[in-house]
Amino acid sequence: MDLSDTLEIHALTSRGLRRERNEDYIGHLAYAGVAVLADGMGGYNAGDVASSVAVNSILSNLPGSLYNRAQLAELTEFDSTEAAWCYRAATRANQSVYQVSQSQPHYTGMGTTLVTALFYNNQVTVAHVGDSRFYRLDDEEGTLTQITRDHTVLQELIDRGVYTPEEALASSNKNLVTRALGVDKKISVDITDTSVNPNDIFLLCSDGLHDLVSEEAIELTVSTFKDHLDAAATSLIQQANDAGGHDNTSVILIKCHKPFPEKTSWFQQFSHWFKR
Ligand SMILES: [Mn+2]
Repeated sequence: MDLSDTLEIHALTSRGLRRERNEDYIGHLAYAGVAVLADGMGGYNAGDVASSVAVNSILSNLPGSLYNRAQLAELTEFDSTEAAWCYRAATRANQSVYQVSQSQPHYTGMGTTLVTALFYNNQVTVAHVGDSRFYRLDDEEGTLTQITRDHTVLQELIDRGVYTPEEALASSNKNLVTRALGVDKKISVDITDTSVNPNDIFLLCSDGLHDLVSEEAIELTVSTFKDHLDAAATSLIQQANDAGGHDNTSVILIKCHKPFPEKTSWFQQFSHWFKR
C-alpha cells in the first residue's frame, strides 16, 4: 500500500533574516505517511548536525528492519504497533544524536527538538520532544488545534497556573526547552494520537513560526490556501520573516485527500514493499 495519493505534503524551511545558519531540518515520505521536523541547538554547526541526524535516523528506520513486530508488541503501554514504532524511532534518534555528540568535543551538549508524524488507517500518531509543534486544521469546523504540548519552562508555568496563556504570549523567555533530543542517553517522548478525515490539514512547525505568527494568522492562512498548500507554506514563512525572521522557520503541511486505503497494518504495508 502506498499513501502517495492519500496524502499531499508540502515542506519549506527558511534560514530567516538574522541567523547565519539554518539549524532546522525537515523530511517526509508521502508514500509511507511520515513527516519529520527537528530544530537543532548547539554551538558551531552542532545544531545543524543534531537536527539532521535526528531526521535521517527516523527516515532510515522506516522499514521496520530494526524493530520487528514481536519487539514492538513488548511495548504494551501503546495502543498500536504504529504508536510503538513512533516511540522506538524517537528513542533511537535520541541515541543517534547522543552518540554523535560524544564523538567530537565541539558537538558536546548539542540537541534538537523533534516532531515525527505517522499517518495510517485514518489517524496520525505523533512523537514529540521540545517546542516544535503539530497542529490540526479540522475541515468541518475550520479551526486550528495544537495537538502537541510544548516542553518549555513557559508551558510548565502555564500548567501550574503561574501564567495565563495570555501572559505567556508576552513573556520574553519563550524558548527555554525542558526536553531536547540527544542531550542525554535517556529521553522522555510524548506520544499523541488524533483522527484524520478527508480535507483535514496538518502542520508541523518550528518555533520560528509559532513565536512570530499568531495561531489566528496561521489558521486564516491555511484555511485560505487550503487548496494550494505550496502557497500556504510560502505565506507562513513570509509572515515569520515579515515579523522579524529572528529564527529559522520550517513548516510541513499535510492534507488528507481521501479515506485511507483498506485497513491493513503498517507492517503489512512494509512487507508488501519488500516483496515487490
Ligand atoms: Mn527555533
